[in-house]
Amino acid sequence: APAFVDSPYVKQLGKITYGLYNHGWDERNGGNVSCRLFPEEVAPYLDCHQVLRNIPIDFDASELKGQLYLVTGTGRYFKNVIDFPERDAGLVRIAEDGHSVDLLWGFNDGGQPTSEFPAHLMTHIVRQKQDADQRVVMHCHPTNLIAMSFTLPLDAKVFSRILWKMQAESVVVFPEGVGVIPYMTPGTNEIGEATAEKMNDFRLVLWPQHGIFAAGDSIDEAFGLIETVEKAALIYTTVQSQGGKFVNEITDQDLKNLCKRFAITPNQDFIDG
Ligand code: 2HA
Ligand code: ZN
Repeated sequence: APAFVDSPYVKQLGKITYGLYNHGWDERNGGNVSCRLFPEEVAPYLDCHQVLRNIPIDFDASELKGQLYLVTGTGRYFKNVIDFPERDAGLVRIAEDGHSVDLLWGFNDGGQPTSEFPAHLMTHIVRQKQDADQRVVMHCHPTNLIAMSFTLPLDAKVFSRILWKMQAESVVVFPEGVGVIPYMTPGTNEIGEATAEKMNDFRLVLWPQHGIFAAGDSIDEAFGLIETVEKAALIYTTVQSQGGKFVNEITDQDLKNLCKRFAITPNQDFIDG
């Protein structure tokens, strides 16, 4: 059988984690990615009956029992995944009782899934109910968006409207806007629960003073959502550094025209007039 390490799934994970690192959004061990794979996608490479070891998780993921996730490891550096995928990533299957995962591939020096695994799996639970095609959860530390969380009220409408109005693409790419939770301790079940609750209505959730969570159908789509948000945040930051005085703007009518042209429905709570 071909080696799983050579599969397109592992290759793409390596490329995207390196891309996130190159953007400056994943210093040191910052960031984590999980991607659901289907048994038929894995079968050509691996015998899924061969469990390498069992890893406990301290929350209930039983709603996802039997599902397979390719996930980055806790403490691992995104700049390294591309060169050491079998060490810095793993393929796990959620066990029947939901309180552990079976390792099928990777984490070959004894590693474990990301410290944000609760937030990932709780998000997968919610997003799959919204849309069965949602397979990817991605967390990273985009600089300009994080900076905005220090200078603006932590309000989803405030953030979404500013980000929408910084470029024409924004409302087309994330018409539902960006959800916002309060600052919370990373790596906890509590931040996972708060994130997942927002994921009922949003595919992007801002973690103030920390980073962002994104959910998508594919690794490319989740990455694209974050790229678009962070580009808008960069434009906002640049406008502020030019003095912050708006002479021209994208208006609410402009937003409505964009939605009409691209046949999308924006979050009505965030559009004025
Ligand atoms: O994986 O980014 O939020 C390291 C982190 C924790
Ligand atoms: Zn983080």
